[in-house]
Amino acid sequence: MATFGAGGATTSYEEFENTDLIICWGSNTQECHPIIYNHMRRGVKNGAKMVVVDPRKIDQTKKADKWLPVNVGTDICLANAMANVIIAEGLQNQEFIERATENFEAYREKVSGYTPEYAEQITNVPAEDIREVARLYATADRAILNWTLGITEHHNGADAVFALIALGLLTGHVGKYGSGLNPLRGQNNVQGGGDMGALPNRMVGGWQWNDPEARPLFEEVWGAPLPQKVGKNQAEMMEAVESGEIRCMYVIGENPAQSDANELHHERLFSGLDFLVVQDIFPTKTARMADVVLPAAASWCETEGTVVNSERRVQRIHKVIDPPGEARPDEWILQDIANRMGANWEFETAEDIWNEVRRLAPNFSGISYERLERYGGIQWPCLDGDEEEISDITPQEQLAAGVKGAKESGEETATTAVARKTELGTKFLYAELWGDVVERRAPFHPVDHEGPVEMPDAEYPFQLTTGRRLAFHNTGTMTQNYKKVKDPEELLEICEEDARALGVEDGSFVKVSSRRGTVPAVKARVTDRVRPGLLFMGYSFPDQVPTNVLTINAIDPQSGTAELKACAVKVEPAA
Ligand SMILES: Nc1nc2c(c(=O)[nH]1)N[C@H]1C(S)=C(S)[C@@H](COP(=O)(O)OP(=O)(O)OC[C@H]3O[C@@H](n4cnc5c(=O)[nH]c(N)nc54)[C@H](O)[C@@H]3O)O[C@H]1N2
Ligand SMILES: Nc1nc2c(c(=O)[nH]1)N[C@H]1C(S)=C(S)[C@@H](COP(=O)(O)OP(=O)(O)OC[C@H]3O[C@@H](n4cnc5c(=O)[nH]c(N)nc54)[C@H](O)[C@@H]3O)O[C@H]1N2
Ligand SMILES: [Mo]
Repeated sequence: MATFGAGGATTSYEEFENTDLIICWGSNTQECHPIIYNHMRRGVKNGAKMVVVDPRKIDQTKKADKWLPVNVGTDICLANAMANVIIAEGLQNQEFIERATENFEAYREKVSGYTPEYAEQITNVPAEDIREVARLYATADRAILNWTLGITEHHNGADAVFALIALGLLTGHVGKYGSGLNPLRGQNNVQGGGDMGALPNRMVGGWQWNDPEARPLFEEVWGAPLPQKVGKNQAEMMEAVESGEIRCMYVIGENPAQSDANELHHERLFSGLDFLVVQDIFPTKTARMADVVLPAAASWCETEGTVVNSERRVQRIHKVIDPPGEARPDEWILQDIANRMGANWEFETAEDIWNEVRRLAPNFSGISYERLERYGGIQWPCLDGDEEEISDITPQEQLAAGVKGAKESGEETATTAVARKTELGTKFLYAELWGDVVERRAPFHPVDHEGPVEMPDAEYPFQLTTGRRLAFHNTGTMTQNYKKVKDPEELLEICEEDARALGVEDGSFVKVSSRRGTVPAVKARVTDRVRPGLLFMGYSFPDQVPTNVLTINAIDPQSGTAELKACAVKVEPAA
């Protein structure tokens, strides 16, 4: 948003199949985004090269043309060094920089200090490999750069995102079919959650909360004055609980007592609340602490509605089974509570709610339920208008809507065939950066490297990074009871050298402690996926292995996200 004005992945999934280079940076795409990864695999089959930037030797590295084994929390240094190479060798896209960006001089100056040799010392990536990947990216005709939590879950994660986006601006790999910058969304509706304004500073459709143009419309449609103050993000809420400013919480579809960093600290805060309401489909740890549980939410196959995925595609979900017992859809509960507090909501169907969204958010105005059914999904922005009107749209507008790129791509895959039918939707964002007049230039945000807040030392000699495995989901409420998979339990990944030094064998139990808490017993998995000094744990069996008692709640002030990807721990054989 800070660079381009809107928040979302710029490309379509089909573009992974029609590109020359795919970079997965801090993203275990194969295990965590298997659908997207399938498209990437087809891209590789079609000739695209793949680069993986990850401290761990994840399976995906074996299929990649290049793996950059970056040190945890040093991605800014690596990205700046790649920019350093690109500029030193004159490989930047000067025409694009001049037409569509601003603040390039400050960026050039910033990265001038990040030579590959300097970066090698910080990042663990050989200078020659930095050069090679920099050249590969700069000289590719089309390239898609993807990132997820290895980049964002740091105390300076937003800065790391700026460093990656800058590479796209430097090379012009954005706003063209087959090139783009993609924050892959974690769940089926993370994009939709943001689009619906489930953020303290945003409203439906991504409007800034204090936008003078949007506020009167919202006040009219909602029939109520809007707050004069911006709300708090989750990290700020927890601070306000600590200071006593917030006394009550209503948690919907989240299990923060186990998913937030520094779990023991959060447990104290949650149990100190005057009133806690939890609305979930499973009895979570957070629900066990609640004063009122609304066991009411109906799961995705028990309710009607829409979700928005990582390529900004709005899709219908349909009720196929009745919810059990007294379970009700989330929106039914919310409306009932609102009306008992004196509101006058009269939504009868999910479609009624969606039609209000279409009134408030121009990006969705053209996406009716009827069209969603007809096309099986439409990518925003999609402005209001009938399909017949498509012939009236000028080539410029078509280009902006991504239509032309799709037709030029030539190769017709199954996904293109579907996507092409939704011509009013938008395949890729920011084509206007290549148009005759660029109204909104994209600024470079120069940023400096700064390592993790808590580095290993004599007392806590290991670096712990946390994340996911294929068969388990987040805090495990939805997956931990399913045992018909490999290793249905939490594991600590440790390399052979470290295991031997500690007298630990594969399958034996170890105790892991940080300055914040202790995991009394977790099974060690001796593996070459991690290197000496680095450990990895998931967090999907938190009742047995509460990984987040270890993690540090060092918060990125720009994003409100905790440094879940780096803390210091010690390991001992368990009793
Ligand atoms: N150590 C460590 N911690 C992390 C992370 C990490 O990488 N490492 N990652 C972080 C990230 S990216 C995330 S997204 C969070 C996830 O953290 P959470 O969102 O707290 O974890 P989930 O287990 O996904 O919890 C979602 C809850 O929603 C419920 N649910 C499912 N469907 C519905 C529904 O339709 N309605 C309602 N009301 N409830 C429903 C589920 O039962 C579940 O309890 O964890 C964060 N914490
Ligand atoms: N199977 C499965 N899929 C999921 C989920 C799940 O729980 N299970 N959760 C969903 C959610 S909510 C999300 S947000 C996504 C997350 O998807 P991902 O971000 O892909 O998942 P993670 O495992 O948290 O982290 C990705 C990688 O970052 C690497 N990494 C750690 N530190 C660094 C660093 O400093 N730099 C770099 N470059 N890399 C680093 C880790 O080694 C890891 O391989 O997955 C979604 N999909
Ligand atoms: Mo996530």
